[in-house]
Amino acid sequence: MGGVKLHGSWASPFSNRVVWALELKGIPYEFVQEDMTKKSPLLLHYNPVCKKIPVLVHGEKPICESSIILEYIDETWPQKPLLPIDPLDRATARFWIKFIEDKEATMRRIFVARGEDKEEARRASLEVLRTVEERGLGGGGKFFGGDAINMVDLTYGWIAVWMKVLEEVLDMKLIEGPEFPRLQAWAESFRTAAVIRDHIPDHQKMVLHLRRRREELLLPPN
Ligand SMILES: N[C@@H](CCC(=O)N[C@@H](CS)C(=O)NCC(=O)O)C(=O)O
Repeated sequence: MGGVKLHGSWASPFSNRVVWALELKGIPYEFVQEDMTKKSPLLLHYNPVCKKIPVLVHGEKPICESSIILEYIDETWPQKPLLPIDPLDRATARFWIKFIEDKEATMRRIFVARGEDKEEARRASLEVLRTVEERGLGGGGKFFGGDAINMVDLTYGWIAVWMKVLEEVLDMKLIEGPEFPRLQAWAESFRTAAVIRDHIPDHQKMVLHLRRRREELLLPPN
């Protein structure tokens, strides 16, 4: 069907989960770095509805939304499956993917919250993490799906990588506290897993990037 291109951004968790899926499956692709401050005509052409990255372009056909891209990749290149075969296990995997996607706005609030609002945003994020700790990672395996990384791990991967960055930028503890031993063990397994460890943006570069981004977002409107 033709070549594969990924329009994304090195610092985006959504973009990186697609990178991880392509790399895990060994699919050759070209990465097209998009500038989020000045969207390219090509990005607007491929994703005229949401105007967001990531967009996977397979033989000139665009696929948008990271979770849908992951499903597309898994169906198109079935080697090293990212979802369990068993329908019940598959449904459970999709449940946890939907869970964190629905909580994204709640978790995102902490990035720009200030004062009392910051404490409330932290409390709401910790509640989400507690649910994942107690219910999502209760299966005893190294990863969500057992011994191999699956689509749930890729979707939660930002927690393993970006949380550490956020903790530094916001100067607060999130998953580093004593109440998250499973999440910490999972995050360490994820960050150090073959393939993933070679495709994680540099920590210090991300700290600088997110500091700058936060300052921009906190600027009072003109
Ligand atoms: N739900 C989307 C979210 C993607 C998203 O928020 N992308 C951001 C970059 S991290 C973006 O393109 N932002 C540009 C904008 O909102 O205008 C997905 O999972 O693909």
